[in-house]
Amino acid sequence: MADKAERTVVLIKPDALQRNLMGEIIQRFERKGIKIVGCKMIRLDDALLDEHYSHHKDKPFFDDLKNFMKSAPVLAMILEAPEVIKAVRIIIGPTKASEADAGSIRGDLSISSASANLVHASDSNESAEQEIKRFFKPEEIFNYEKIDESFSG
Ligand code: 3AN
Repeated sequence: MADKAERTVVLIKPDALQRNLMGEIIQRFERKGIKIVGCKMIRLDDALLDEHYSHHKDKPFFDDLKNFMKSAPVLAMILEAPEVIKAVRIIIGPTKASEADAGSIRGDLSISSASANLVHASDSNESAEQEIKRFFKPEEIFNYEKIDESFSG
């Protein structure tokens, strides 16, 4: 990993897959200059979702959220760059897509005020570390040099 680079997990959710928006979403991270070091399609199950959304387990929308996340595969990615956790949260916009600023992924591409907000991203160093372990095996994470990294310092 490059000096000071951090990693974050992004899940491109079932609504993005159904609405043919996966490429558009990946492109926004690529154009920002963020490096993709892991990328795979997975179908989430109850065990993974109970762990991933444990902070929502007592909320009234928990079952709907889980059913939505199981309704189609998700594209799981690990993104790497300096301060990438914060940068990606800015690029995706706030949870409630209906209130997200134009220019953000959720602001431009979703009107949802609930689960269908296209993308998940780790919200802290601690959650990024946990989510990398939750969704990826070590051999699914790639270390490589990218020529434009000299422009991201
Ligand atoms: P974020 O994904 O922006 O980090 P969290 O972790 O608070 O937001 O929420 C996880 C997911 O739970 C959200 N992405 C959204 O899909 C869903 N969610 C959050 N609040 C609600 C709600 N009030 N109704 C339905 N789904 C919700």
